[in-house]
Amino acid sequence: MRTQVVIIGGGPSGLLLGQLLHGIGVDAIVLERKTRDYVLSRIRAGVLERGTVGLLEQAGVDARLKAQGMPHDGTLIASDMGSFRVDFTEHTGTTVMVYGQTEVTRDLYDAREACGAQTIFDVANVTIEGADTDTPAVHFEVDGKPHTIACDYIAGCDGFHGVSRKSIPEEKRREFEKVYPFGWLGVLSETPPVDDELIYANSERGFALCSMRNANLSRYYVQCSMADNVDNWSDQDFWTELKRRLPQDVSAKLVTGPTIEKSIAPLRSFVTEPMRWGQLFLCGDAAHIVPPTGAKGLNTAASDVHYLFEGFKSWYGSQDSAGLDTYSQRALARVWKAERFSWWFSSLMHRFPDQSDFDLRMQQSELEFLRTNDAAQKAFAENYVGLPY
Ligand code: FAS
Ligand code: PHB
Repeated sequence: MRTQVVIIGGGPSGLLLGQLLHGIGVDAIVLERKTRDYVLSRIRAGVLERGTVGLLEQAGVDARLKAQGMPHDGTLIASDMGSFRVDFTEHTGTTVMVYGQTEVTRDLYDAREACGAQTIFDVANVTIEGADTDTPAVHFEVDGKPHTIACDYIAGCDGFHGVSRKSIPEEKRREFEKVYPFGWLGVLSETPPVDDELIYANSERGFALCSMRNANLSRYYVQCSMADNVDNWSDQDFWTELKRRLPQDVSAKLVTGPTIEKSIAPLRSFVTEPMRWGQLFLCGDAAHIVPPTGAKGLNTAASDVHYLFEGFKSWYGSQDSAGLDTYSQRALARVWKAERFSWWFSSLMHRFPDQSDFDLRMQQSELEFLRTNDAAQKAFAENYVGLPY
C-alpha cells in the first residue's frame, strides 16, 4: 500500500488531521489500535476552545456541535473563602463550547466514513521504518497478517502510550515531566447539572469540579489519592464527598443519581522536544500531556493539528516546506503556554499532601488576587478560552 500521510492513532488528533487533509485532496490512512466503539467508549474532555471550534468548522464537522454544544461565557471558582465568577466574554469577547470529546470523535468518525477515507482498526505491532529517510514506511498487523504502507510523511497521533514518540531515538529527544501527587476520580451521571456553568472548587478536603455534557448528563470530579481505586468508591461515597467539597448552596441543589461511568485519571505534565524527527511529526498526547484542570489536553492537540495541517497544505499545495520545517517550534511555543496555565491552575486548586501552612496562604492569596483583580481575571480568561494560534 502507499499513501501520502500515514496517521497513527484514530483519536481526535488523528481524525481531525485526516479530515482536514481530505478536504484539500491529500490522501491519508488512519491506523487505530482499537475499534471505533472502544475509542468512543472513553469519557475524556468536555470544553472546546474557540480555536478548536474553528478547526471543526474548517473540517466540516460542526453541525451537531452547533446544534447541541453549550456556549459558556464564564466559570465559577469556589473556595473556603467564598465563590466568584470569571466572565470570559467581558475579558475576551468570546466563549468556550461545552461539548464532549466523545461527541467530537463521533462526528469525526462519521465524517470520515461518509467521505470514504480509509481507517484501519484493530491494528497491532505498529512499527515505523525510515522516518529519517526520504522513503518512510509503517508496518503493522491485522489479524496476525503483516502489512506495510509506504508514505511521504507519518503523523504520530497515537497518544501518550503510543509507539510514535518512542520511535524517535532517545538521544534525539528531550523529555520534561511533572507527576502530581493525586488523581481525579470522575463520574458521569444522567442528572441535570448542578449549575449552568462549570464550578471549580478548592476545599480543605481537596479539589472538585462540576461539569456537564448536556441538560441531563453531568460530569463531576473529585481529587483523589494516586493509590486510590474506583472500587473504593460507591456512588453514595462519591456524592457525599462531592457535596462536602462544594459550597453549601451548591450542595443543597445537587441532583444525585446512579453513575454510568466512573474512572480515575492520573495527573501529569509532560512534553517531549522536538515534535518532529525526519518525516515523523508528533501531534497531541503523543507529544504532551497536561493535568485536565485547565481543559487544555484536547485543545492543545487541536492547535498541533492546525500547525501540522497548515504545513502539509503549503507543501502539497506549492512545495513550500516552511510550515513543516517550523512545525515543532511553532507547536511547542503554544504547548508550553498551555502547560504553564494547566500547572498554575492545578497548583492553585488542589490540596497537596506535603502542603505547608505557608503554601496554603499562597493559594488563598492567589485566589483572592484572582477574585479582586481585573488583570488577573483577564489573564485567566484569555488562557481558558484559548490563546491565539
Ligand atoms: P488520544 O490518546 O485521545 O488518541 C490516541 C489514539 O491512538 C487512541 O485511540 C489509541 O487507541 C490509538 N493508539 C495508541 N497506540 C497506538 C498504536 N500503536 N497504533 C495505532 N493506534 C494507537 N483533556 C481535557 O481537556 N479535559 C479532560 O477532562 C480530559 N480528561 C482525560 C482523561 C483521561 C483518562 C485521559 C487519558 C485524557 C484526558 N484528557 C482530557 C486529555 C485528552 O482529552 C487528550 O488530550 C486527547 O484525547 C488527545 O487526543 P489525541 O492526541 O488524539 O490522543
Ligand atoms: C469535563 O467536562 O470533563 C472537564 C471540564 C473542564 C475541565 C476538565 C474536564 O477543566
